[in-house]
Amino acid sequence: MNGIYILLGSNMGNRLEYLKEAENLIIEEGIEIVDESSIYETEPWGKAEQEWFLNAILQINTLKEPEELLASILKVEQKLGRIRIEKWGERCIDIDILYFHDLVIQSDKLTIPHPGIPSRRFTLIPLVEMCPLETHPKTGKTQMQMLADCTDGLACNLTDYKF
Ligand code: PH2
Ligand code: MG
Ligand code: MG
Repeated sequence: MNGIYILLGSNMGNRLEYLKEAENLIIEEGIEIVDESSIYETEPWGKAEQEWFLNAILQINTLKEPEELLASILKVEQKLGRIRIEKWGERCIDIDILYFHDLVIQSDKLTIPHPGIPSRRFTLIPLVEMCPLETHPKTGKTQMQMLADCTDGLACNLTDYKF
């Protein structure tokens, strides 16, 4: 994997505004946006009785270490007033680090690559859009191979929404 990729998700209130505002606040943290995926409307994974999400992926560039990047992301989530009610439940904004180049990190605070990548179409579909042939640093599989192997049947629909 060449690049740093983060996933944005929102399923409360004005979801598109939350994604846009998250991108603005990420830029204010001194983080450069290299590329944006399309914005997808996605069926909730893990807990069905909740609103559908808007999901998108940003490729970013930063000199921050992963822990510093995580601190910036938490700051952005807090500024946007994220309240986490329950695991996999509703949130106005969730920002997850998916890949940090080929780094593999397993600590109390951080698991990189994000462990959910291979099992979630709402993550794999925008990754395939952005970097289909980049490989997962642990398994060596391309994003395309992971999507082909993924048994998640939940909807992930391309939208016309723009950042
Ligand atoms: N995030 C989750 C749990 N379920 N489902 C969708 N469709 N999109 C998400 O971003 C999402 C989810 C936990 O962070
Ligand atoms: Mg998440
Ligand atoms: Mg998260």
